[in-house]
Amino acid sequence: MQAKKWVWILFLSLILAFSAVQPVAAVDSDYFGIVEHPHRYTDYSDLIDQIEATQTKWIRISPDWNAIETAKGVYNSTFLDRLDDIVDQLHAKDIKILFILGFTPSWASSNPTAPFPDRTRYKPANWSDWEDYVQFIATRYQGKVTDWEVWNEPDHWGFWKDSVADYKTLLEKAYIQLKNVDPGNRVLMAGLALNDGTQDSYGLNTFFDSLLANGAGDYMDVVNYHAYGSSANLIAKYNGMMDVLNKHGLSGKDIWVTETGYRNSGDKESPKANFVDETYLLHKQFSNIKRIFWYNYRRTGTTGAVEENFGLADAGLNPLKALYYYQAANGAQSFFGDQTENALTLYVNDSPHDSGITPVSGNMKVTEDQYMYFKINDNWLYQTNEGLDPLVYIDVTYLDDGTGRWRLHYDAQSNAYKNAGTVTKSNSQTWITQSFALTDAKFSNSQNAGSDFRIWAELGDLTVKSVTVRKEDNAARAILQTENKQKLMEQVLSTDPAMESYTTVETVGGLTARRIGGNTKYAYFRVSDAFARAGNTNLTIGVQYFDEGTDSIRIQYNSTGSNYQNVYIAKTGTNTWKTAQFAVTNANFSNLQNYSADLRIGNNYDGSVEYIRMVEIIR
Ligand SMILES: [Ca+2]
Ligand SMILES: [Ca+2]
Ligand SMILES: [Ca+2]
Repeated sequence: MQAKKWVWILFLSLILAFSAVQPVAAVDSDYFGIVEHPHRYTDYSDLIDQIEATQTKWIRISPDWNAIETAKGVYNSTFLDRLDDIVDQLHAKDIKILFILGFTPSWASSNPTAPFPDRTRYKPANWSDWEDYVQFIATRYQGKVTDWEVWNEPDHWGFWKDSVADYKTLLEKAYIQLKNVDPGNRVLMAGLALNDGTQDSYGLNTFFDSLLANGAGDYMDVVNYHAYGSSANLIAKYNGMMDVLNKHGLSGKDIWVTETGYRNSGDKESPKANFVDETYLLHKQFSNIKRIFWYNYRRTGTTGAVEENFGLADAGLNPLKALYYYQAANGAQSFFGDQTENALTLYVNDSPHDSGITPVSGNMKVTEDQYMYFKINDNWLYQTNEGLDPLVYIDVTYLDDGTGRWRLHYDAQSNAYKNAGTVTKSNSQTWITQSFALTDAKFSNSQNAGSDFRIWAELGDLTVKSVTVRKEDNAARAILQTENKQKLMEQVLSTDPAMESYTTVETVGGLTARRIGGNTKYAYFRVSDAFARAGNTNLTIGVQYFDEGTDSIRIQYNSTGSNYQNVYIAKTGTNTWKTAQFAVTNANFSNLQNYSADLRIGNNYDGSVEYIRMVEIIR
C-alpha cells in the first residue's frame, strides 16, 4: 500500500507536469482555538500579539462576574477598562472571542458565607441578579463578542455546588437574555469536565443525560465538553456524549471541545508537543466537532504543579516546543505582509545577500534571478527529526502570470541546494498551488544565513501568496535509541530485567538501536487510538532490523482473529540494516496485548538476539 503511494507521489512530482492542488491553511484557524485569560496579566498586549502570531483565530476567556460587579449594580471600572481594551485588541486582529459567563459574586451567592472560591460556585440567591449581569455584559460587548458559554464544568463538584435542575435554570435564563440582546448570539452549554471522580462521569445516566432530560437542549446552540486523557479515553468520552445526544434526539447539534490539553507535571515538553498533533488528528475525525480549544496558552508557574504546566509558552511568554506544533498543527504556513516576521514556525529570512523580495498587497514578489529564503523552526522540524518525519511536503501558491520559470531549492541529505523541481508559468493569470513531496529533506539550516529552503525566480519576477510546509500525516513511527523518538506510537519501556518488555540500548552496524535479548523478551508498542484502532483493518507495518544470522524475527499484532497475529522476517546474514514491510488487511489495534499494546516484536523463540531501530505503522 505504501509502495504504491510513493510511486504515485514520485510520478506526480517528477514525470507529470506539475498540477494544481487546493491551498491548505496552516493552523486550521477556525477550528483550533486557545484558552487564555489575558486580563490576569499586565503584559496582555504582548500575549495577544503572540497569540496572533500563531495564526490562532479563537480565544476562550473567563471575565469573572465576581470581579466585574462588586455589589448590585456597582461595576469595577478598572477591570472593565482593561477588559474593553483586550476585547478591542482581539477584535481588531480578527481573533474571535468565546466568553465564559460566571461566577457568582459573594453579594449575590446563595451561600455567601462559604469559603472563597466555593461561594462563587453556588447559584445566585436571586435569579434576577444573574439575568441583569448577563444582560449587562452582553450589551457592553454586543457586536464584538457573539459566542457565550454558560459557566464552566458544572458536572464537577469544584465548579457547581447545586443541582442539575438549577444548572438548567442558569442556562435557560442566560440563553433568553443573550438572545434578547442580540439574536445573533450563539450560546454554548458549559464545557463538561466528564471527570467528577467517579467511574461513570460520561455516557448515559450522568449529569449530561439528566440535563437534557430536564429540557436544557432548548437553551443551547452548541454542546460542549472537555477532552483530557488518552486517545482511547477521549474516544470513549465522545461516544458517551453521542449516546446521550442520540437518546434525546439531539444528535444534530454541533459540538465544541472548549478544553483539550496535556496534563503533565514538570517539563514533559516533547510528549505535550506530540499530544497537540494527536488531539488534532483525533478530533478532526468526528465531523460534528466543529472547534477545539487548547488549554492553555501560558504556563502559570514554575513549581512543577500539574495545573501550571499546560501552557504552550512559559510564564515569560517564551515559546515552548508545543507552541510550534500547535502553530503548525495542519502545516506551518508563512504569511506575508506586515506579519511575515511573526509566523513562528516558518518564516521568510531576508538576511542572505541574494534575497530579493518585496511585499506587495499581502503577497511577496521575488525579483527575477533573486531568491526568497525560508527558515523552519528547529523545534518543529530539524534534520527530519532524526527520521521521524522522513517525508515533507512544501506547497507554494504563486501567481501564474507571464511565461517565466521558478524553482525550489531545499537543504537535502546530499546537497544544501537540491532542486525540487522547475515550474514553467503559462500566463493563466490565476493562483496556482504547486506541491513538492520531498523524500530526502535534511533541513539543517545549511543554506545562506541558516535557511532551510529557497524559491528562485529564475526567469521573470514571481509573486507568491503563501508557502506551507507539512509533515506526513499517515504514519505513526518510533525511532528506537537511547531516548526513543516517537510519533503517534510508543514503545513500552521497562528498566526491570525481569519484565517481558525489557530491552536494552546498543549500537550495532553504526546505528543505536534496541536489543531484544532472549526468548521471553519483546519490544512492545502502543499505537495511538487517534491514529489506528479497532476497525482500521488495512495497515502497513514496517520494521527496520539488523540482518544478523539466518534465523527469523516474529512480529505479532492485534488482529481481528488474534491478539498476537504472526508475521515473520527471515534474516539472511548480511550484517546490514534492512527494512521489512507487511501490508495487513485484518488489523484490529484494540490495545489487547500485554501492557495494552497493539504490536510486539520478538526473536521467534529461537534463542537469538534481535536489534530493532525503527517501527512504523502506515495507514
Ligand atoms: Ca531550521
Ligand atoms: Ca492503541
Ligand atoms: Ca530470531
